[in-house]
Amino acid sequence: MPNPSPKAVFVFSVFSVLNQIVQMELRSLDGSSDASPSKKARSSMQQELMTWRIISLLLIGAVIGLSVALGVIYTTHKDLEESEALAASRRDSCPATGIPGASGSSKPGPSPFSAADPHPLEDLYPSETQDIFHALMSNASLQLTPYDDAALSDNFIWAMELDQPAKFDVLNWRDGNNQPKPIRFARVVIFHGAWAVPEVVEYRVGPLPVSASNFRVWPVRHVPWIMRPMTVQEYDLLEGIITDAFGQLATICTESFGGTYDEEALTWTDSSPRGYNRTERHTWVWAMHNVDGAPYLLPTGLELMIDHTDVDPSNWFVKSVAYNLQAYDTIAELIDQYNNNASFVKINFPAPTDPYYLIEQSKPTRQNAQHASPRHVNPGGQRFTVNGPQVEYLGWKFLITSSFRSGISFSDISFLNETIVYELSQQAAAATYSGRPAAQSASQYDDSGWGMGAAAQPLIRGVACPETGVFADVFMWWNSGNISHFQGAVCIFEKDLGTPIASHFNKGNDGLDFATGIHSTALVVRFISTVYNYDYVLTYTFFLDGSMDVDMSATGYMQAGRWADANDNQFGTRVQDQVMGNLHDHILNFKVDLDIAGTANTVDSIGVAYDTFPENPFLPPSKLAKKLTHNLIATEMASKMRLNPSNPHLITVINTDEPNAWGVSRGYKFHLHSQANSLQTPALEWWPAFSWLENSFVATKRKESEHRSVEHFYDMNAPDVPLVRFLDFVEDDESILQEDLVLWVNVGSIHIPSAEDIPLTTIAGQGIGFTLRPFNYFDAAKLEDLRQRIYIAYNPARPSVGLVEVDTAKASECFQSTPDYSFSGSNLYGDH
Ligand SMILES: [Cu+2]
Repeated sequence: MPNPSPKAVFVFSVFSVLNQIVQMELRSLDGSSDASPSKKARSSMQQELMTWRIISLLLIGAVIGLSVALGVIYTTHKDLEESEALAASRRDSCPATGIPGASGSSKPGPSPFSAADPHPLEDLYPSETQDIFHALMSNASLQLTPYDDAALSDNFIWAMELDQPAKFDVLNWRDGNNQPKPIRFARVVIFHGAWAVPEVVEYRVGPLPVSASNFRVWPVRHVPWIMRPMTVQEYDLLEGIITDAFGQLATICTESFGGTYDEEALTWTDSSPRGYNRTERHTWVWAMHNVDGAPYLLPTGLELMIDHTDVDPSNWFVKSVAYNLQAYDTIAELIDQYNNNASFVKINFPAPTDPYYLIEQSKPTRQNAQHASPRHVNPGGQRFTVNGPQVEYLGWKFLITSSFRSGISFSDISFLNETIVYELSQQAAAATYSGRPAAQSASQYDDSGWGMGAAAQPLIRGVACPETGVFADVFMWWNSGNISHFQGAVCIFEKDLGTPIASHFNKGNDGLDFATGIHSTALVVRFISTVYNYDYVLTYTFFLDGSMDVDMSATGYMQAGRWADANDNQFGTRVQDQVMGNLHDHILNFKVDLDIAGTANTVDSIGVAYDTFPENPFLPPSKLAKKLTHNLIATEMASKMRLNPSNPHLITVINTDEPNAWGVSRGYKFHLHSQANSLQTPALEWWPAFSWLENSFVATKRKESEHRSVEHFYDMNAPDVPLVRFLDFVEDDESILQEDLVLWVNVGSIHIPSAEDIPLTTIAGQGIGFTLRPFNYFDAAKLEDLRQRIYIAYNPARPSVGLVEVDTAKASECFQSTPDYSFSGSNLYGDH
């Protein structure tokens, strides 16, 4: 119970004194009534005098009480004014709060690194990319054309990013073994359309910073032309063919959909893979209503397959056209059937007049919806720092890096000065669809093959990034003539979880003894990748006890299908008139390069099952009891595991040479938050490129040559013969006992859409990911060095009374009620 204020004590004291006087008088009256009958004959005057004395005392007491009360009201009001002024003055002097408009900043602070002295794992600086660009452009042997001027038949730079230095070199430098800082190199992807046999080649370029006179460039990967990633140049060529085809179909489009492509009533999108092997390259595209915001929800049922296998684009052609689930070899054949076949079933699907697909409509009619929602505050100042790519938070320290392939990654994550994870990076995001139209049956994506990293978006303040969040920018050079500046693509904030990280109510023999708990907060790093229709919300959370969590929740517009009739219901759900949500899955692949108490690590898969213990006299007659089985996994193949709740195994990564104080190997454990394993099978044509889907969890011995589990920019174009087949990492079956390990983790969900996916898929309860938790890593939970605890002693007889430690910071003092909601809305190509 809080201590009473001095004013409350004074008021209480005055009334106590008055009460005592009255009680004394009443006792004297009672005493007279106990007197003998002879004394009852005393005059009534004496009794009246006593009555008046009591009334007078009560009146005096009332006057004093009222005066005191008025004084209290006045002084309380005055105190309120003073405390408001004090709060305002404190607010003016709030330390770096991270609250826009307060004295903090929503931007990162100064970086400890620079282009002149970078961290070896840091992203390329814009200035480094400019130096590389100019050096390569002036290299006569490459004969490069600037991207914006290049045709597909030219040589041009498509992408560049850091070429990861060897881990051995980074650790030797980091750990102070008198080794020099690793030299940085870039990986540059160049299209060689001008070569007699065109190729895409990945080059290593450096050392950085390069100058025109001092750099080397040498090829490290050759990609067959047929597996080239899509470019602006190739899309422009497809656009010509599509425009021509839709032009021929204008009458059908007007009659079926109420408008044409030329009139901009229709638009289109495309799917992948573009064929299954290295002999074909074709793309299915489909017409959608060109409505504001949500064409992906309104596919029309008109689809084209364009063959762009030939090296010469003049030989590309429409290989198939589909209308209302019927495929025709030529456009002319479709037109003929449409006009002349009496049994031809025509679509009647104009753009809906009810804009159900728009989300800006606001109708705050729900009770209390007119009030502002809760907000985050940093009442005592921001407790984390963001200095360039380096983030620190209550013992945590890491670098944020990025890749155009799949987004942000984390390097050298340490907790209390010990590295836990050398690299945490999302690798792939499968989204494989099912349905009758080509738009669904041919859509078997890995969204990393669509540039998931370069699909970064500026986060919305107040939606994906709270008012206390610090925005960080990301720079990537991808599919463009210059580096792109993704403003505010990363949000970093400390989150109030509104829950205890630990708490307890202790009941002693004589009632409640004490209550205690630690308020849970955590640092969040968020990145959203909007791959066409879908928004992957990736949230990385760093908890106070050394745990960390990875979560992906998908939102955005579905890639809907056209609902033709009840036969479609086996592939999804009808969600609007002629619109269906098609069955698909979301499976994500993460690379986790754990270093637990050093780089020599072992996977201990701990099983739990019933066994018989006949010698135990305390067991029931069955003699059954659950027991643990520790399985130190010896080889890569043996580490393959699929999540199976009916046969539970706890996956831990331990260092068997590093025991904690109790002789138990220090380790971390994985909790997978996964709703489904992949249903893909080796019978599928694209399986080799998707073989990473086979398991929930695999451990491999770390190799520089096994940097990424997928290369879907290339392999989505010939998945049957991919450049990287993940299972090759595993099938050489090397020993993984006390080795430097990489854990490849898959988590997934099956999305059976429902009407509530309109207009936007909502996130609640759909997250998939995993948690890494200390598992005998410490000698006890690492919480004693935190302040944000409350301890309330109820039993004063306990020796612990007086140990009351309360998080007393007042939230209101540093809260800015009108945060800055400015939004750049830009991921500016060429802005650097
Ligand atoms: Cu989905």
